[in-house]
Amino acid sequence: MNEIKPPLAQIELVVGDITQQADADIIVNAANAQLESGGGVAGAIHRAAGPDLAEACRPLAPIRPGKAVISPAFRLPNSYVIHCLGPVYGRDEPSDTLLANCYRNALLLADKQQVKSIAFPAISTGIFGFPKEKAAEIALRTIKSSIPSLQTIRTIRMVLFDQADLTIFEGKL
Ligand code: AR6
Repeated sequence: MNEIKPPLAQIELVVGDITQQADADIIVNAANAQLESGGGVAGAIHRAAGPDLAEACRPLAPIRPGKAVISPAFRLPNSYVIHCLGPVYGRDEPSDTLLANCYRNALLLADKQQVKSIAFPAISTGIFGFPKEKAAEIALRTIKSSIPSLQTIRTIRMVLFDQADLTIFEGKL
């Protein structure tokens, strides 16, 4: 008899703000090693979640490039935040592998929570300087190759900050 398999997770590409993804169970933070607030995504997530997030993150820090840890989402509309440390381009090597590890580790950690949806920003492509074309290719390749291992995640959303970034990601899908 044929085994009935559940549908595989779908990838969505949208323009938006990672702190405004109310229908995602988990959002991913492009964190710093100390899991503190900062600029970019990390600053926006910490501001929106409130000061309890920094408190909850303190015992989890520091983390190494490519790693992912999970915390509650506090005042954000999501269930959890997964904090990933992307590679600083030109410093943390091999940068491609470390960036791929972020996406894979975040997806596996999210799936362990038995949730259905996760939203990612374009990790490392801001302050950490990773070229966007290359980052898009690595992110989408890693997400696609991780999908068959996922048990409960059905929606994986990339939240791009502007139309230009969306176009880059669409070109690599
Ligand atoms: N929603 C979605 N995307 C965003 C948002 C937002 N609210 N804000 C920025 N982006 P970055 P990194 C885009 O710099 O390169 C922090 O200070 C942005 O345009 O947030 O991994 C941390 O504390 C870019 O394409 O993350 C670390 O020290 C992408 O998200 C360091 O920056 C990632 O930009 C991490 O640097």
